Formats: sequence, C-alpha cells, structure tokens
Amino acid sequence: TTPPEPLILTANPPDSHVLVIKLNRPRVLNALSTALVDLLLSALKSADADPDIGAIVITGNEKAFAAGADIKELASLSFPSIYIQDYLRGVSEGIPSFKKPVIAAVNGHALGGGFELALACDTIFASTNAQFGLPEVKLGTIPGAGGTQRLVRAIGKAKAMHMILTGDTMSSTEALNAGLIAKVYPPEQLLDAAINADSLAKTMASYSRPIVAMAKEAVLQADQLSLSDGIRLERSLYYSTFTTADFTEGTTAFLQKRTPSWKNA
Ligand code: CO8
Repeated sequence: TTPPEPLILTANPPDSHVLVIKLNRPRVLNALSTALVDLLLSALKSADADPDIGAIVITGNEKAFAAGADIKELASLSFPSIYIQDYLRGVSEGIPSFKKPVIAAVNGHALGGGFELALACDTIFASTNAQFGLPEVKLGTIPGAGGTQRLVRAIGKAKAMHMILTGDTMSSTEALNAGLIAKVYPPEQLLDAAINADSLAKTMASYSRPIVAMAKEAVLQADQLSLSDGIRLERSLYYSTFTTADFTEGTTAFLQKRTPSWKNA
C-alpha cells in the first residue's frame, strides 16, 4: 500500500528566503480538517523561528485555495468537543501572532474557513480565477474563524454583510476593487509572482527581519486600538527602530548610495 499523501507540502525556493506551504487535499478542494490545520500551524511556527526564512506564502492548487472547514468532520463535532478543543482558534488567532509576513496566494475557491484563513494572513494575492465567499449560512452555521470581524474591516459593513447573509462569492476583480486583495495574476503565474515578483514575498524577506516585524505589528494593531492609541504605538515602534543596527545600516547605505546589508539586529 502507498503511504497517504502529506496534508501539506513545503518548499523553500533557492535564495528566496521564502517558505511556501501548499495545502494538499486536492480531492476535497483542500477542505481544512483539524489534522491539516494543526500541520499548517506547526509549519508556520517552525518557519517563524527559522533564521533563513523571512516570509511565508500559503497556497493551494489551481482549483482551490481551500473550500472551507472539512464539512464531513464538521458534521461529526458537538458543542462540548469544539468548545474544549478551541476548534479553529489557531486559524483566527494563531496566524496573526507570527512575527514574519504570512501571505495567502489564492487560486480558485477560498470559501468559509478557507477564506477566513486567507483573511487571517497579512495580505492576499490572488489569481483571476479566485472566488471568495463565506457560505456558512447555507449550512446552517456562521463564520467561526474570524470571518465576520475581518471581512468588515477589510471591505466595510455593507459588502461584508451582503456576502455573509447571502453566501454569495466575490471574484478577484471585485475583491481587488474592494481592497480585499493586493495583487492579481493569471492562475499559472500566481505562485511564482507571489514569491518572486517585484515587491512581493521575496522582497519582504530581503529586508531587516526585526524592522519588518515591527511594521507588521503596527499595521495589525490598527484593527485593535483606537486611533490615538494606535498612533502612540506606531510612534513608540518607530522610535524603537532608531535603536537598531539596521536603522544605522539602512540610512548609512542610502547616503553612501549602496545596497544595505541587513544585520537583523
Ligand atoms: N469539506 C469537505 N469536502 C468538501 C468540501 C468541504 N468544505 N468542499 C468540497 N468538498 C468535496 C466534495 O464533497 C467533493 O467530494 P466527492 O468527490 O467525494 O463528492 C469534492 O470535494 C469536490 O467537490 P465538488 O464536487 O462539490 O466540486 P464542484 O466544483 O462541483 O463545487 C464548490 C465546488 C462550489 C466549492 C463545492 O464543493 C462546495 O460548495 N463546497 C463547500 C463549500 C462550503 O460550504 N464551505 C464552507 C464550509 S463551513 C466552514 O468553513 C466553517 C468555517 C469554520 C472555519 C474553519 C477553519 C479551519
């Protein structure tokens, strides 16, 4: 008998300092079983601690990023078991807790928990065939991994409410116009672009790690804090950058008209 296919595949393209995590349950459109989510989170945790990695891309296949929670598994769960396990908490709260940029590269369906996974990432790149939606209402449930909160913040109440109450999907063109996603590429180019194109993952991974982490923290806190508290946090992180070797290196390199050599310190 052949061993079961791994639920996730990882790759680290040479010289990219980017870890690519591919969700790998193609027969069920990458439905997010608990086992897959646990593996995804442990891969993210290792990448976050790996000094060679500066950014992480999560992707699926051309048909699906992920078509949601595994409905077969979902149907077998009871309230006490999901409550005790903290089912889904790793998606909604775990992913934003990593220091390094985590990017979703979305081809095909990003539905339910699959869309919530993308929303928990730091930014989303998509292909022209991507479809985003929160169809939980059709199953007699509601989004449970951050969807109701993050979608409102991403595209505003009217569009988010419409999507959540109807289960309607949004195309990548609409998503780009709504500010939900940052970039769109043809399906066959998406992953390569997400890693290598100008100003995408490899670029993020090429900058000073602590500086990128501080920028990420400041942006993520915009959803949590009042404007005045957010501005105070930003200022304090900004002042903190002046204590780093990389602030000295970045400004000196600019003045000397050379490429900075980051110390990650
Ligand atoms: N779970 C389990 N199996 C799935 C799922 C899923 N979410 N989605 C698709 N599959 C399976 C199908 O059952 C089918 O299996 P089989 O070949 O054995 O019948 C196979 O994948 C291929 O799917 P289809 O034949 O349906 O493919 P189509 O191209 O005809 O349709 C669709 C594609 C429209 C995406 C359709 O598959 C669909 O509607 N899927 C369900 C989408 C959905 O409702 N998702 C929301 C799930 S609820 C949820 O996510 C709660 C949020 C909790 C957060 C979770 C974080 C971990």
